[in-house]
Amino acid sequence: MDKILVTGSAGQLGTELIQMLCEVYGPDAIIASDINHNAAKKFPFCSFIALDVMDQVSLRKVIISENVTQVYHLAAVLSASAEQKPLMAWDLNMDSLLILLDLAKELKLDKIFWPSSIAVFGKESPKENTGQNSVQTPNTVYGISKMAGERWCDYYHQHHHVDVRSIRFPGLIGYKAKPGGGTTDYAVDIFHKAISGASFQSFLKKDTRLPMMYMPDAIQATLDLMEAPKESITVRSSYNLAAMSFTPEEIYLELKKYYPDFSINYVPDYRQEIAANWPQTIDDLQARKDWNWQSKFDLSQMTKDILTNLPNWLD
Ligand code: AKB
Repeated sequence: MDKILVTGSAGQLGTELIQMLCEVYGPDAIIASDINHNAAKKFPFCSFIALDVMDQVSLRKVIISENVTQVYHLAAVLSASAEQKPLMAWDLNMDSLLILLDLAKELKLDKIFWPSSIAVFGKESPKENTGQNSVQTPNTVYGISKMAGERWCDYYHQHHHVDVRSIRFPGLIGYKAKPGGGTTDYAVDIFHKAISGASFQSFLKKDTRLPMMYMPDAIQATLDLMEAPKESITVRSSYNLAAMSFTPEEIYLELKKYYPDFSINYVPDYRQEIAANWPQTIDDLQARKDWNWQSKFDLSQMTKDILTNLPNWLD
């Protein structure tokens, strides 16, 4: 049976993507993997392999021995964490992608998915309706690694016909996994604080508007892109994608509708500088044209869905 390998499975995107991949393709077709062998307990319903994505020999052995034909490469160090360990983050984000792209070429893998980010844009990029081909001047290690990674994806497609597909995700918000070092992760933590009756301290200023997306939309977009016919894909760097944009104050006020006593204070830290250089809204027309992308959740719909499901999830 052809298998799909997912790296970085225990992360925010991986946790929910694995569940959907198992629903769509069947659990026998999915191999979850993560460098943390304890992550196996998150995936009792499919195969799990402890895997270091920097270990080319092991990765090659898994692909061959397990008959892997598709890889979703999610392992990465996100923006805030990457600023704390720049060279390690650059090595992991870049070398792991290059190892995979070269294996995809050698072993003729069917398809690769690799997530990019709004972090490829920077101070000189338009803040509003940032376009598919807007200037990219990232000023974070994470953004630089994603910009370089996009170029390598396009290179391996053009020169070696590797079918690698990518999405520039906005901030992703889900309730099924703890956030992992992202500048946008305040928007995950705020739900936990509201539900637990605690006050919330925002590390971003109240009016810092960022593009955001509810995880179900992100998962659906990933599957839609991977299922799209090759000939419909006109972007081999990475597709812009949008769903909503909001500020810390706006998500706070949405939560206050459900928790009237919920309180917030704003104590910006180094992550404010990161967020201030990112776009506020994204133009995703090309994804809509090429593979019929359409988001389903806005802030109000996402908040209602999370508050309905998170308490049971935590029990
Ligand atoms: C981060 O905040 O680092 C990520 C991202 C926007 O790519 N969530």
